[in-house]
Amino acid sequence: MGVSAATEKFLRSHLNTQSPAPLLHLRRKWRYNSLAIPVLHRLVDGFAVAKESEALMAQHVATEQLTITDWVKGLAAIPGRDFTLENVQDYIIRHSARPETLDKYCYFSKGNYTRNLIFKNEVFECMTICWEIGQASRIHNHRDQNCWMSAPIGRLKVQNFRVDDRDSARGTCRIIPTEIYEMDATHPAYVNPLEPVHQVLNLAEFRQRAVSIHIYSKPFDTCEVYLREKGTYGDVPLHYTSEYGKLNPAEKLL
Ligand code: 2CO
Ligand code: FE2
Repeated sequence: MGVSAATEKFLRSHLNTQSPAPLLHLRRKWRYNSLAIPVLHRLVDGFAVAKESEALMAQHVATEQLTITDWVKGLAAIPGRDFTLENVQDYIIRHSARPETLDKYCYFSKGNYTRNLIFKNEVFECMTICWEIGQASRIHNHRDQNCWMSAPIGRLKVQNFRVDDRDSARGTCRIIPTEIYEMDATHPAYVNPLEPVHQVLNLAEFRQRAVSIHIYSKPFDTCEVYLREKGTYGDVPLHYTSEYGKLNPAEKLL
């Protein structure tokens, strides 16, 4: 994927220094979260990830704590043309959402992680993702859209992957694990547009639920999911568990 010269410079400087994050991240029916992993696979992937070396991202900037409503308002005040990787990363480093204001957007399910829409316009969408202990996403991309993530509650591990030998006619490729990093309240991240395939995991060893906030620009409602063992990939639809604080009527939380 091509990126602007300014973004490339931004990425290069951060990739070289580990600070801030060089990143920042089935088909199914309405209630099923297609990006979430069934329990058995989750264990295998968690084990593999735990054995990899860690690349923690340090960021040392004073942040202003806002209610989630004000935090999103601030984000929505950024004009579309300025909604760049750099500007939004700068915003989420300097502003954090007070965890206690997220309640309305927190639905947990033992079945899968949940996606809870907070705000959406033509430029971006913003949602919480609620992770029970041990839950993880599948390996996926973001349709070449920028993504910023922060985790006001808990910790999350992010594993990036390189895609080799992509054959779009056959839907096959090889998935190679690359960088690993961790997110928590003081370590937001963005998905590296040069290596956008990733997996997010709330490892069992973290022993706590997690709530992350995701900004996607522009919004997307499908993505590619990569099955590492099979060497295949394909499109899956994405759905919201709740929208603007209201549980989807078709949703059955476990
Ligand atoms: N992108 C996934 C989703 O929207 C969550 S993993 O973090 O980017 O469901
Ligand atoms: Fe993601």
